[in-house]
Amino acid sequence: MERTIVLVKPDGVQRGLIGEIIHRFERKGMKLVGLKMISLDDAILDEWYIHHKDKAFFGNLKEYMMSYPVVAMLWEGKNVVVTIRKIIGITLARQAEPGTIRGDFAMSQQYNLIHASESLEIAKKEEKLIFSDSEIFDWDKLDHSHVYTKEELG
Ligand code: 3AN
Repeated sequence: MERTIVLVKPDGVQRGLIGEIIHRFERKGMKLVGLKMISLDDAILDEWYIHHKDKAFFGNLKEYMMSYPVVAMLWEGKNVVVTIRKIIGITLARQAEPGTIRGDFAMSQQYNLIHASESLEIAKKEEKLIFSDSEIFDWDKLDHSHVYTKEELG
């Protein structure tokens, strides 16, 4: 099974959407294996947004991500990287599809509530930046036999 990182960003925390966001992934059938509130710092964000470091909005983006704490989660499931990206919707939230988290709750390109790793490789890198081994929980989710077929569970 894959694991992927989700952050409820400062605007999502301020707008009281932490529970709503967790609820959507839980109802989908995914397994939560890590959860914590943290304040991001300069060093983590330089790594995190390395692909945006030359963009005009980089300074604002970092300042915003450090403005309030974020809630970090690690979700596990079959193909979760792609599935969670679909559930969150596109970056420009006001054009995101209704039914997605950004499509239902946000209007901005920067204040778009949530981050989710964009590939499995990035998910692994982000997991290491946020969670230590002792903060990741390997537990049996008893409804998995109703969420997946035997073949899908492997
Ligand atoms: P996504 O979060 O959908 O993967 P990325 O990786 O392109 O999008 O951007 C990371 C974050 O940078 C976005 N969530 C958003 O907060 C911010 N961002 C992206 N593009 C812009 C932009 N043109 N202006 C301001 N902020 C932006």
